Amino acid sequence: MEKVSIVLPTYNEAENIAEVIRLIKNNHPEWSVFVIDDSSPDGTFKIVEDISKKFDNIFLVKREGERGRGLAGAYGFELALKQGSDLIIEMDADMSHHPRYLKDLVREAKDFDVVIGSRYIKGGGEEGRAFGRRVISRMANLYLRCVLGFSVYDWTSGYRCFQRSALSAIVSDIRSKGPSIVEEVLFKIKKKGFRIKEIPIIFFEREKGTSKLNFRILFRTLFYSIYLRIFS
Ligand SMILES: Nc1nc2c(ncn2[C@@H]2O[C@H](COP(=O)(O)OP(=O)(O)OP(=O)(O)O)[C@@H](O)[C@H]2O)c(=O)[nH]1
Ligand SMILES: [Mg+2]
Repeated sequence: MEKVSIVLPTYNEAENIAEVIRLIKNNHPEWSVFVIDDSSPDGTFKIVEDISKKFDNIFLVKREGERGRGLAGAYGFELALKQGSDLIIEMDADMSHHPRYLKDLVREAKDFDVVIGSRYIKGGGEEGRAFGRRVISRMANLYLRCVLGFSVYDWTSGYRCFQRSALSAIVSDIRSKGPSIVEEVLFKIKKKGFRIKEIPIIFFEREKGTSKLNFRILFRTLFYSIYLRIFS
Protein backbone atom coordinates (compact mmCIF):
# COMPACT_ATOMS: atom_id res chain seq x y z
CA MET A 1 0.00 0.00 0.00
CA GLU A 2 1.34 3.41 -0.93
CA LYS A 3 1.64 6.04 1.76
CA VAL A 4 -0.48 9.12 1.01
CA SER A 5 0.04 12.44 2.78
CA ILE A 6 -1.90 15.69 2.60
CA VAL A 7 -0.23 19.04 3.21
CA LEU A 8 -2.51 21.83 4.47
CA PRO A 9 -0.95 25.30 4.86
CA THR A 10 -3.10 27.35 7.21
CA TYR A 11 -3.31 30.99 8.17
CA ASN A 12 -6.43 32.05 10.06
CA GLU A 13 -8.56 29.05 9.07
CA ALA A 14 -10.18 28.49 12.50
CA GLU A 15 -13.62 28.42 10.91
CA ASN A 16 -12.70 25.89 8.23
CA ILE A 17 -9.92 23.59 9.36
CA ALA A 18 -11.95 21.20 11.54
CA GLU A 19 -14.40 20.51 8.71
CA VAL A 20 -11.62 19.99 6.16
CA ILE A 21 -9.86 17.46 8.39
CA ARG A 22 -13.14 15.74 9.27
CA LEU A 23 -14.02 15.21 5.60
CA ILE A 24 -10.53 13.93 4.81
CA LYS A 25 -10.44 11.56 7.78
CA ASN A 26 -13.98 10.24 7.24
CA ASN A 27 -12.99 8.75 3.90
CA HIS A 28 -9.25 8.28 4.22
CA PRO A 29 -8.39 7.55 7.86
CA GLU A 30 -5.10 5.90 6.91
CA TRP A 31 -3.72 8.96 5.11
CA SER A 32 -1.40 11.33 6.99
CA VAL A 33 -2.26 15.00 7.33
CA PHE A 34 0.38 17.71 7.79
CA VAL A 35 -0.97 21.06 8.95
CA ILE A 36 1.58 23.86 8.61
CA ASP A 37 0.26 26.82 10.53
CA ASP A 38 2.04 30.18 10.58
CA SER A 39 1.07 31.03 14.16
CA SER A 40 -2.44 32.11 13.09
CA PRO A 41 -3.76 34.68 15.58
CA ASP A 42 -7.28 33.18 15.32
CA GLY A 43 -6.37 29.97 17.14
CA THR A 44 -6.22 27.57 14.19
CA PHE A 45 -3.31 25.78 15.84
CA LYS A 46 -5.22 24.99 19.04
CA ILE A 47 -8.13 23.54 17.08
CA VAL A 48 -5.84 21.24 15.11
CA GLU A 49 -3.90 20.34 18.25
CA ASP A 50 -7.10 19.09 19.90
CA ILE A 51 -8.13 17.09 16.82
CA SER A 52 -4.66 15.60 16.41
CA LYS A 53 -4.85 14.03 19.88
CA LYS A 54 -7.43 11.58 18.52
CA PHE A 55 -5.25 10.46 15.58
CA ASP A 56 -1.72 9.18 15.27
CA ASN A 57 -1.28 10.48 11.72
CA ILE A 58 -2.12 14.17 12.00
CA PHE A 59 1.08 16.19 12.27
CA LEU A 60 0.98 19.82 13.26
CA VAL A 61 3.71 22.39 12.78
CA LYS A 62 3.64 25.89 14.19
CA ARG A 63 5.96 28.12 12.17
CA GLU A 64 7.27 31.27 13.83
CA GLY A 65 8.75 34.37 12.21
CA GLU A 66 8.09 35.30 8.60
CA ARG A 67 4.82 33.87 7.33
CA GLY A 68 4.04 32.83 3.79
CA ARG A 69 2.04 30.34 1.74
CA GLY A 70 5.24 29.34 -0.06
CA LEU A 71 7.36 29.00 3.08
CA ALA A 72 4.68 26.87 4.73
CA GLY A 73 4.07 24.76 1.62
CA ALA A 74 7.75 23.97 1.11
CA TYR A 75 8.07 23.08 4.79
CA GLY A 76 5.14 20.67 4.51
CA PHE A 77 6.53 19.04 1.36
CA GLU A 78 9.92 18.46 3.02
CA LEU A 79 8.25 16.93 6.05
CA ALA A 80 5.95 14.65 4.06
CA LEU A 81 8.88 13.42 1.96
CA LYS A 82 11.03 12.89 5.05
CA GLN A 83 8.29 10.70 6.51
CA GLY A 84 8.41 8.42 3.48
CA SER A 85 5.23 9.49 1.63
CA ASP A 86 4.75 7.98 -1.84
CA LEU A 87 2.04 10.44 -2.86
CA ILE A 88 1.88 14.00 -1.55
CA ILE A 89 -1.29 16.06 -1.96
CA GLU A 90 -1.55 19.80 -1.36
CA MET A 91 -4.85 21.58 -0.93
CA ASP A 92 -6.23 24.79 0.55
CA ALA A 93 -7.72 24.53 4.02
CA ASP A 94 -10.63 26.90 3.34
CA MET A 95 -13.11 24.37 1.83
CA SER A 96 -12.51 25.75 -1.67
CA HIS A 97 -10.89 22.41 -2.50
CA HIS A 98 -13.49 19.83 -1.57
CA PRO A 99 -12.06 16.57 -0.20
CA ARG A 100 -14.49 14.64 -2.44
CA TYR A 101 -11.94 14.93 -5.26
CA LEU A 102 -9.10 13.31 -3.33
CA LYS A 103 -9.84 9.80 -4.54
CA ASP A 104 -9.84 10.98 -8.18
CA LEU A 105 -6.45 12.67 -7.76
CA VAL A 106 -4.95 9.54 -6.23
CA ARG A 107 -6.47 7.25 -8.85
CA GLU A 108 -4.98 9.27 -11.71
CA ALA A 109 -1.61 9.42 -9.96
CA LYS A 110 -1.14 5.75 -10.85
CA ASP A 111 -0.31 6.82 -14.40
CA PHE A 112 0.98 10.37 -13.90
CA ASP A 113 3.62 12.18 -11.83
CA VAL A 114 1.44 15.20 -11.09
CA VAL A 115 -2.35 15.36 -11.10
CA ILE A 116 -3.93 18.82 -10.97
CA GLY A 117 -7.47 19.53 -9.84
CA SER A 118 -8.35 21.93 -12.65
CA ARG A 119 -11.09 24.53 -12.95
CA TYR A 120 -10.42 25.28 -16.58
CA ILE A 121 -10.94 22.00 -18.36
CA LYS A 122 -14.22 20.40 -19.43
CA GLY A 123 -16.26 19.47 -16.35
CA GLY A 124 -14.37 21.88 -14.09
CA GLY A 125 -15.53 25.26 -12.84
CA GLU A 126 -15.98 27.74 -10.02
CA GLU A 127 -19.00 28.20 -7.82
CA GLY A 128 -20.01 31.12 -5.64
CA ARG A 129 -17.37 33.45 -7.01
CA ALA A 130 -18.17 37.04 -7.87
CA PHE A 131 -17.99 37.77 -11.60
CA GLY A 132 -15.02 40.13 -11.18
CA ARG A 133 -13.02 37.59 -9.26
CA ARG A 134 -13.71 34.92 -11.89
CA VAL A 135 -12.54 37.23 -14.65
CA ILE A 136 -9.33 38.10 -12.81
CA SER A 137 -8.63 34.45 -12.16
CA ARG A 138 -9.21 33.47 -15.79
CA MET A 139 -7.11 36.34 -17.14
CA ALA A 140 -4.27 35.55 -14.77
CA ASN A 141 -4.37 31.95 -15.93
CA LEU A 142 -4.38 32.87 -19.59
CA TYR A 143 -1.37 35.10 -18.99
CA LEU A 144 0.41 32.29 -17.14
CA ARG A 145 -0.33 29.88 -19.98
CA CYS A 146 1.29 32.33 -22.41
CA VAL A 147 4.37 32.70 -20.22
CA LEU A 148 4.76 29.22 -18.74
CA GLY A 149 3.13 26.94 -21.28
CA PHE A 150 -0.17 26.22 -23.00
CA SER A 151 -0.21 22.54 -22.11
CA VAL A 152 -1.44 23.39 -18.58
CA TYR A 153 -4.89 24.96 -18.26
CA ASP A 154 -4.95 25.75 -14.53
CA TRP A 155 -1.55 27.03 -13.47
CA THR A 156 -2.80 28.52 -10.21
CA SER A 157 -4.65 25.53 -8.80
CA GLY A 158 -3.23 24.61 -5.42
CA TYR A 159 -5.11 21.30 -5.38
CA ARG A 160 -2.68 18.69 -6.64
CA CYS A 161 -1.20 15.29 -6.10
CA PHE A 162 2.50 14.61 -6.64
CA GLN A 163 4.42 11.40 -6.97
CA ARG A 164 7.33 11.38 -4.56
CA SER A 165 9.82 11.30 -7.46
CA ALA A 166 8.45 14.52 -8.99
CA LEU A 167 8.34 16.52 -5.78
CA SER A 168 11.71 15.37 -4.48
CA ALA A 169 13.31 16.38 -7.79
CA ILE A 170 12.58 20.08 -7.14
CA VAL A 171 11.79 20.55 -3.44
CA SER A 172 15.23 21.85 -2.46
CA ASP A 173 14.98 24.37 -5.30
CA ILE A 174 11.75 26.13 -4.17
CA ARG A 175 12.36 29.88 -3.82
CA SER A 176 8.83 31.36 -3.46
CA LYS A 177 7.88 32.68 -0.07
CA GLY A 178 4.31 33.42 -1.09
CA PRO A 179 1.56 31.93 -3.27
CA SER A 180 3.76 31.86 -6.40
CA ILE A 181 5.02 28.54 -5.03
CA VAL A 182 2.06 27.03 -6.90
CA GLU A 183 3.35 28.02 -10.35
CA GLU A 184 6.99 27.56 -9.40
CA VAL A 185 6.61 23.94 -8.32
CA LEU A 186 4.61 22.98 -11.40
CA PHE A 187 6.90 24.80 -13.84
CA LYS A 188 10.04 23.21 -12.40
CA ILE A 189 8.50 19.73 -12.38
CA LYS A 190 7.22 20.15 -15.93
CA LYS A 191 10.65 21.28 -17.12
CA LYS A 192 12.14 18.07 -15.83
CA GLY A 193 9.82 16.13 -18.11
CA PHE A 194 7.47 14.57 -15.56
CA ARG A 195 4.01 13.51 -16.77
CA ILE A 196 1.23 15.96 -15.83
CA LYS A 197 -2.52 15.37 -15.96
CA GLU A 198 -5.43 17.69 -15.19
CA ILE A 199 -8.75 16.40 -13.87
CA PRO A 200 -11.87 18.58 -13.48
CA ILE A 201 -12.84 20.02 -10.11
CA ILE A 202 -15.45 22.53 -9.01
CA PHE A 203 -13.79 25.22 -6.92
CA PHE A 204 -16.06 26.64 -4.23
CA GLU A 205 -15.58 30.22 -3.08
CA ARG A 206 -14.69 30.23 0.60
CA GLU A 207 -17.73 30.83 2.79
CA LYS A 208 -15.86 31.39 6.03
CA GLY A 209 -12.67 33.21 6.93
CA THR A 210 -10.91 35.71 4.70
CA SER A 211 -8.75 35.46 1.60
CA LYS A 212 -5.08 36.36 1.95
CA LEU A 213 -4.84 37.25 -1.72
CA ASN A 214 -4.57 40.89 -2.83
CA PHE A 215 -3.48 42.80 -5.95
CA ARG A 216 0.10 43.19 -4.71
CA ILE A 217 0.41 39.41 -4.39
CA LEU A 218 -1.29 38.88 -7.75
CA PHE A 219 1.06 41.22 -9.62
CA ARG A 220 4.11 39.79 -7.88
CA THR A 221 3.02 36.32 -9.02
CA LEU A 222 2.54 37.50 -12.60
CA PHE A 223 5.99 39.12 -12.73
CA TYR A 224 7.60 36.15 -11.03
CA SER A 225 6.37 33.88 -13.82
CA ILE A 226 8.52 35.81 -16.32
CA TYR A 227 11.52 35.40 -14.03
CA LEU A 228 10.75 31.68 -13.78
CA ARG A 229 10.53 31.32 -17.55
CA ILE A 230 13.84 33.11 -18.15
CA PHE A 231 16.01 31.96 -15.28
CA SER A 232 14.83 28.44 -14.36
N1 LIG B 1 0.84 28.69 6.64
C1 LIG B 1 0.34 29.63 5.82
N2 LIG B 1 -0.76 29.36 5.09
C2 LIG B 1 -1.26 30.35 4.30
C3 LIG B 1 -0.69 31.63 4.22
N3 LIG B 1 -1.42 32.38 3.36
C4 LIG B 1 -2.41 31.58 2.91
N4 LIG B 1 -2.32 30.36 3.49
C5 LIG B 1 -3.19 29.20 3.30
O1 LIG B 1 -3.12 28.83 1.94
C6 LIG B 1 -4.40 28.45 1.47
C7 LIG B 1 -4.84 29.37 0.34
O2 LIG B 1 -4.96 30.69 0.82
P1 LIG B 1 -6.19 31.66 0.49
O3 LIG B 1 -6.12 32.86 1.35
O4 LIG B 1 -7.44 30.86 0.54
O5 LIG B 1 -5.83 32.11 -0.93
P2 LIG B 1 -6.53 31.73 -2.23
O6 LIG B 1 -7.18 30.38 -2.12
O7 LIG B 1 -5.53 31.91 -3.31
O8 LIG B 1 -7.59 32.90 -2.31
P3 LIG B 1 -9.19 32.82 -2.09
O9 LIG B 1 -9.68 32.09 -3.26
O10 LIG B 1 -9.61 34.23 -2.09
O11 LIG B 1 -9.48 32.12 -0.82
C8 LIG B 1 -5.34 28.47 2.67
O12 LIG B 1 -5.37 27.21 3.28
C9 LIG B 1 -4.66 29.49 3.57
O13 LIG B 1 -4.96 29.33 4.93
C10 LIG B 1 0.49 31.90 5.02
O14 LIG B 1 1.05 32.97 5.01
N5 LIG B 1 0.94 30.86 5.79
MG1 LIG C 1 -8.76 30.09 -0.89
